[in-house]
Amino acid sequence: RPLRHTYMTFQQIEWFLKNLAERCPENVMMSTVGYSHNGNAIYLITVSPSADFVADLECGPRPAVFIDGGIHAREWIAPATVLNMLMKQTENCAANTDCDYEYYFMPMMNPDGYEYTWTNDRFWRKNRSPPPLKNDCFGTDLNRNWNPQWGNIGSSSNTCKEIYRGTTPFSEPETTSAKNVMTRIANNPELDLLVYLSYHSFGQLVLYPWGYTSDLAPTKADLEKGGNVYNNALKGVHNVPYVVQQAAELYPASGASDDFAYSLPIKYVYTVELRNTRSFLLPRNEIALTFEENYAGYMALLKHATSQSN
Ligand code: 0X9
Ligand code: ZN
Repeated sequence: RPLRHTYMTFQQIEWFLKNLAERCPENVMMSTVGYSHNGNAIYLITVSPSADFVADLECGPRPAVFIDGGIHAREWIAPATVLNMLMKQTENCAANTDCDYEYYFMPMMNPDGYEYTWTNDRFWRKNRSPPPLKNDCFGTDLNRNWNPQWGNIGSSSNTCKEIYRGTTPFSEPETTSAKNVMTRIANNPELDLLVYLSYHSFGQLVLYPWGYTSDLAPTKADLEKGGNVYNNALKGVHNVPYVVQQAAELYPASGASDDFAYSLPIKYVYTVELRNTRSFLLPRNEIALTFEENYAGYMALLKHATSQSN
């Protein structure tokens, strides 16, 4: 099964995910964790080691990672990258070589917005929820709809703005679904949720919390170290420069998923802005390249997060 070198429609993504789950019934589980305003499914894909294998090893709390893509509709390379990561990791269904991670993927967080970028407006960012008042504008920015710090700097109460935050924290089915899944994993005593990655574009950045303030996060040193581990491995693949920095240094924005993840708490939290540095329209011939370098970064970060010397 080769990597995907094209951008897929939402329906193609659904087929792709169903096919993946059917191929590896023991290890890959596909579940619907919510529905968007337009009735599209919001999917969670869980990749686990085989059950008897885990029982044999007495693994103790197993490390877990949560990855999302497509919070912003026009950032097509984000779901494309996460789907290729998923494909790569399930090549042989699950590799039972260690007390392995439990992997959670929400590769398409904003199906309504994504469909809209295929049919109506390639540069749509938000979801497609109707406005609270008739005659206002559609859509909430799914990266301004989270707690803590919802409603603060870098978000807007104007429904027509790109950074409209919604009526309340988690007013949207997409953010509610993701929050519920992340909270459930974090509270599962058999798991140790260590890593959160949220894929966006563009800019070639590895951003760590906080994003709502330029105050330093209490574990800033760990966050920066993990970011550098990701970036160094990434750079070794195609020598493309990405920059590791605190999210609020780019611009402060409150109500984003990364600050929620960090508050859960999750130790290693990053919003990755993928290729390139100019445009949301990333040529198809860079899909595989973007995946390759970020897969290396991701694998290095997972190793780092569970190593003794982190
Ligand atoms: O503004 C955003 O939501 C992200 N950039 S994007 O161009 N993909 O829209 C950056 C979010 C960084 N995190 C926080 N500021 N919390
Ligand atoms: Zn984005």
